[in-house]
Amino acid sequence: MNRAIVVAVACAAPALAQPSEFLLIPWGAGNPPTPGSGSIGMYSPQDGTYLGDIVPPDPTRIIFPNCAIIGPDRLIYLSDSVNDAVYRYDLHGNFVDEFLGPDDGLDNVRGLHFLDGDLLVANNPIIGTMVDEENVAVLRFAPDGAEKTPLIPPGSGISAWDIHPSYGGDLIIGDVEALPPPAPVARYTAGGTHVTDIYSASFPTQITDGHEPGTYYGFQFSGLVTIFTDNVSLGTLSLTGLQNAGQGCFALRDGNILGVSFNAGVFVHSADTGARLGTIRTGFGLYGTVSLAQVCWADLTNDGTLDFLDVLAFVVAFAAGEPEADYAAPAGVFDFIDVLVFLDRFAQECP
Ligand SMILES: [Ca+2]
Ligand SMILES: [Ca+2]
Repeated sequence: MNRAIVVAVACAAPALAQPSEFLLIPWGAGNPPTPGSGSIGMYSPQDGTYLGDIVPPDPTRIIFPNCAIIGPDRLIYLSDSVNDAVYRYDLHGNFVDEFLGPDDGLDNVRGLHFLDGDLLVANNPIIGTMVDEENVAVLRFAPDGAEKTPLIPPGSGISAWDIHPSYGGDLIIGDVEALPPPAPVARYTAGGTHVTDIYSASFPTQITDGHEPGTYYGFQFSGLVTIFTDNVSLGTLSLTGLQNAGQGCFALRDGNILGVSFNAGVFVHSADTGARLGTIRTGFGLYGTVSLAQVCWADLTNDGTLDFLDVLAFVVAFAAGEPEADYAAPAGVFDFIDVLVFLDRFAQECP
């Protein structure tokens, strides 16, 4: 093939339009895993449009994912509650390692959140078929994987799912497996000290920023969204069709709410009535919660700015055949198209 044709094909490839901001939603492979399933998708924070997978199907690891976030090291961290592990992938979708696993005490792991460079992990050990109330905790791990003092220690009885930062620097955490439900969704300091109970919920899954300044949305498995502030509930909204399947939600920038079903797909809902306005994807999946990711694709030095050092890092990685320089298909092949895509992203602003 003539080079001009190769370049023309590359320029038409969707990879060049890779957004700097997107939503991450993992889609599980089921248990036992379905071959070809189990991936992490990217969705538009504007209107929920599915943009493609950032991590392609990895059905033996992504079986029952709960949360995917991007860490300060530009790696994707994924929790899986069947494998009792936190896996890492690079931004090109390559598996990097098992960052944490059963040997680190992980059991039925759910939400993840970075706090001052450490990874917080909502850990919900199981005895038989029930959550072990004595040992649920929000664990804390240093960047090298060493365990630190837990944010919420075992014995608290707080079985967290999502761990959401408040506007003022606190953390908002629910209690998923309270016996009996409901239990408070509460605000804690960044040191793990309880500040206040905000509202009561049964099986709270996602907590995310609301549309109105100073508000949050708290989603429940029942499909109910509670609109709340740092201190009080302002009201509720039921997302139609997500009853007994409410997993993730996000306040889309077009004014609607993205609703993620535990088992049936990703949908768009009215923020006024909760009515379903559109369908993004369908299919049985064991979906996770939603996180907003901001990626400066060409910032290979990871310092938030683009300069000559990023170009140098690319050249070094390209020459060494390292995955971080593998910007375009075919994966594992380092050619002119990888250079073109890098340059295209270098020309974009960092978010
Ligand atoms: Ca840089
Ligand atoms: Ca390539």
